[in-house]
Amino acid sequence: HSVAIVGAPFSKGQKRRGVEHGPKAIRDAGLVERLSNLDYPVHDFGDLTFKHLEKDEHFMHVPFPRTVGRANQLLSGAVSGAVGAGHTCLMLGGDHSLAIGSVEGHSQQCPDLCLIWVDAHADINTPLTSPSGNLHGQSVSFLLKDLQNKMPQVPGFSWMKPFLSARDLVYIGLRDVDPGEHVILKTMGIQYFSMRDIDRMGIQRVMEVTLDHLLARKQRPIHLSFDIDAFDPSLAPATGTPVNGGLLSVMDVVEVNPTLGASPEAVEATTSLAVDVIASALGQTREGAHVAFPKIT
Ligand code: DIR
Ligand code: MN
Ligand code: MN
Ligand code: MN
Repeated sequence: HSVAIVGAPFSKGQKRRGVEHGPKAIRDAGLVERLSNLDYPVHDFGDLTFKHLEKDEHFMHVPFPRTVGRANQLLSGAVSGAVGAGHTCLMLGGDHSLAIGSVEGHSQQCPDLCLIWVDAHADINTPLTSPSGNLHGQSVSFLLKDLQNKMPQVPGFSWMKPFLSARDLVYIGLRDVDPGEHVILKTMGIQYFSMRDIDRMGIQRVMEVTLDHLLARKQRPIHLSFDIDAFDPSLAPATGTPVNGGLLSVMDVVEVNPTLGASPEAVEATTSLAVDVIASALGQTREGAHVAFPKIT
């Protein structure tokens, strides 16, 4: 099979600018070159072009709802097209609000997908629980069917409907969860592994339980949404596991902000980390590339 790269230079899901330079920074760190060492073709579809809408008032305390909604609608079409054409899709963000469109577009082609969310944060606030208002901290609440009685109608999102069940989602790496998010995780019985769980169980065991939770009933495509702020060296092996089963269908790599590094070295450390995570998710091991497994759809 083949990998399609979709760049999403977008930052209006949170208040710091700079994360829109993530796709360029990750490419400049040698992404395509690294992936060409693996044994499948790589198609770089370049970057999407997002518009900032002029008339876009806050919804409650949520900034730019229509701009974020429109960007995700565009991204959804791009991801759906890439997966529909048979590619494994790599989405380079941009901020994590983009997971709304990425997962939604993936679900157009693979309605039975499951979601692994690797992040320091749960990103499951609703507009009502969000302390910041930022949509990058609310992405998952737009996806979950089971949360809809807690969700207001946010302008800009009428193009989509929630489709994911709470049992089709697992979090890995949590260490900064808001009180309202904690209530949601507990009341909905969502499976999660905090950083402390990983220290206690080991990442191999965490991945076994994760994949068992998601795949025990049936094999199905995996959407891996990786927020670079999750990064801890112990999480690196987690990215390699879904591909071992041949099930990785879409991967997001988000929140790489090259303007926030204290030095050029710090920026380079982050971007090369992003490339490492992607390469290992797409099958590179210490021993070299895996033989590509057939993709199950
Ligand atoms: C916080 C921070 N939970 C919020 N979230 C994220 O704003 O909802 N920070 N995603 O990176
Ligand atoms: Mn995060
Ligand atoms: Mn996130
Ligand atoms: Mn963050």
